[in-house]
Amino acid sequence: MEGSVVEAESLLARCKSVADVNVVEAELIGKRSRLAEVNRELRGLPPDVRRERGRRLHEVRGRIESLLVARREELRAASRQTRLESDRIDLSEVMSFPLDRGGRPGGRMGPPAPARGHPGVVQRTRDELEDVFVGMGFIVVEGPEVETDWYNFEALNMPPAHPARGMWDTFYLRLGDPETVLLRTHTSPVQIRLMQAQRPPIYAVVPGRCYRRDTPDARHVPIFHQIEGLVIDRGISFSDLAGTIDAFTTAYFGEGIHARLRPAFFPFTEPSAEFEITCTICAGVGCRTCSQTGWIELGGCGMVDPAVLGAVGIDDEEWSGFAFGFGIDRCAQMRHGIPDMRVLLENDARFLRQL
Ligand code: FA5
Repeated sequence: MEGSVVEAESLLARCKSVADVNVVEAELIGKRSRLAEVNRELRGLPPDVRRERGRRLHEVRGRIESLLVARREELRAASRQTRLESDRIDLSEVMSFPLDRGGRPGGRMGPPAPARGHPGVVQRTRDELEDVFVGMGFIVVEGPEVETDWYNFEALNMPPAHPARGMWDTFYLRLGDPETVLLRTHTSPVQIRLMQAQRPPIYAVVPGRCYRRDTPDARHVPIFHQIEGLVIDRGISFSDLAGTIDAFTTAYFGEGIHARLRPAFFPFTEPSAEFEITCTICAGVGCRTCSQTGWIELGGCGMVDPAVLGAVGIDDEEWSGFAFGFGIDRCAQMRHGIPDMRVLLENDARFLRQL
């Protein structure tokens, strides 16, 4: 407890954004922090020791809270200043160009060139995640966005009318027999294409666009991006999956990330899990973005079901593997502290310039 304030000062000095401060806040005074643990331990102490430790705890927590408030304000002021500067229009530049007889910019040189654009935040997130996986020895593969029912559902252990299909609200195309051609709802069908194209061992990631008839809200948009991972080799276990997820989320979010795996269900993996992190918008306290839960789901994962290996003729006695599918937009949303994902599709130049 004694070193907590010094540690807080040094962690906060390294924060570059309010979202970074939120992550540090969870680390320092969140439910899983050392201080929260000390608080829980108080109950078992004799009354006089408890009183003294409690007073000290309260004091340390208070000082950390003040540091958090101050750092947030400092970063907000800096970002306001940067925005003000980038919003400023220098009309003298236009005036220095030759004007036509009506006073409009014209003449031989014409108006000033427009500002240069840059890749959007989702594209950059995708590039960063790809780099992390390439560094771990994975290959990057792409698959079609227009898929057949067989790849999107059936080969993934969901025969027609399987109730789990309801997890993905689908856009169908008017092509072929009704409801056989669709916009892929996830990147998982590329698992099947990969296993058909290549014999194990396989270590691959598949980034790409997905489509769902989801009502847009703070965490959902109808067109979004996932990065799928597939590993098939001899002797692969759940701990390889957990280690891989830990490696890439730490590489993308940094050491301070608070994460958990929760049991879940996907027809194509067994056992299955969902990967969640503490909401960076509210530091786990609960807000509109995380529906007051304090947690945000980034993706699903699990051990590849033997029925899926069977569908592509891979011997499940010899080979085993894991798969995962993470939302790229969701990762970007949490890393950059974007309270509402819909801004990613609105093309508001003020937002695009910021990130
Ligand atoms: C799937 O799509 C599974 N294919 C993931 C998977 C792959 C499981 C391999 C097991 C093995 P889910 O529907 O939960 O799972 O979506 C995964 C992630 O995609 C979500 O956690 C979220 O980050 C992102 N996502 C899903 N729907 C949307 C949406 N409408 N808008 C933005 N992101 C979304």
